[in-house]
Amino acid sequence: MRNLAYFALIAAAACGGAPAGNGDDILLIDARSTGGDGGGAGDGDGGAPIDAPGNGVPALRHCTGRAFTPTPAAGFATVGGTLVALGGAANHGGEDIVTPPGTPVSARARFTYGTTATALDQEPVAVWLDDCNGWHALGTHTTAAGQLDVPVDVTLAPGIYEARFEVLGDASVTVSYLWILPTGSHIAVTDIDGTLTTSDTELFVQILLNSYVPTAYPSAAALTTTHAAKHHVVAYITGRPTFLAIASRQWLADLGFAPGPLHLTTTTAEGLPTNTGVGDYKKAWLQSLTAKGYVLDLAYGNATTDIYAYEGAGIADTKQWIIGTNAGMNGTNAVMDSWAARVAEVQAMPVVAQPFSP
Ligand SMILES: [Ca+2]
Repeated sequence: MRNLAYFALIAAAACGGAPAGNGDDILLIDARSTGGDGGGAGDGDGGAPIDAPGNGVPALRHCTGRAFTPTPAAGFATVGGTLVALGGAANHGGEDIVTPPGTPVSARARFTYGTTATALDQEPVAVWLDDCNGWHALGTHTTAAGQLDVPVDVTLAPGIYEARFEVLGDASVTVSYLWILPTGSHIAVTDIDGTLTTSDTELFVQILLNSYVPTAYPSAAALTTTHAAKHHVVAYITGRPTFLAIASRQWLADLGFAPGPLHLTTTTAEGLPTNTGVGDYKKAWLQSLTAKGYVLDLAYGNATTDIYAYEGAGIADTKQWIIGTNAGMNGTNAVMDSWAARVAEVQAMPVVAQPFSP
């Protein structure tokens, strides 16, 4: 029964229209080195930060937060596109990429509308990448089954790069982030619902009721920012579907969580609350990170499927902190009601030796 309620909420959430923004209303992660110069798409003026080495390692470039001005809506190219967009609000979602410098990297997103997250097919989308000098055009591409996977044609030094995707038909926009991290980078992993929020349905209620702000556990945001202050990359992995990407990013930003790559599901099966559903989905993504040479130092979660995924990705039970009814299961660290005590522990940790300067 609980599962039925869960998916009813997913469906209802889409009805609420997780907004695909129209440019500057998407403001998701920090803009500390890009300056937000108001240039907009196609702006190619200077201002690239100087990447001074720190302790012999490259400085991470922060190519995010630049103002983006979409081109005016041109009308859909296909009758099908027009009809899909009439079916409900745009809820496009970008996929964050985490990969080492020198490896192939793509800007990926899914384009959907309405309660059923219906795919926008055979419609042109303009794709842009903030390369720290301005919005670099990655071209205009036609969606296939509602998706785009656009190879990035510039060499990216270690850094965080923002991509924007504009559906030319109605000027709806979504975003993704490319985290180009050297091998050996240390990552702290966290689930969102029931771990940072107080239940597994907080986000869906938020979107359903629109004005409702999901309740975060006390010190949940501080948990992530404290890890970031220790130079950890905080990776967010959630069973939420991609059409909730914008709403999820906005919630994390609004409540002051540390910026970090966000990984969402792309199929209903991946979101099922079982080991073979969300458990294997999470395990596979985490294993893909270790396969790229990243180090998963520790993880936060609330569900048995989290423990299953974290164990499967090689994270020791003693390096897992589980909050709520499954706290302490399998020898994990038990947390109840608040992250405050754990934040104090993290504050006492030494700074993580990363192969980059954050
Ligand atoms: Ca959860």
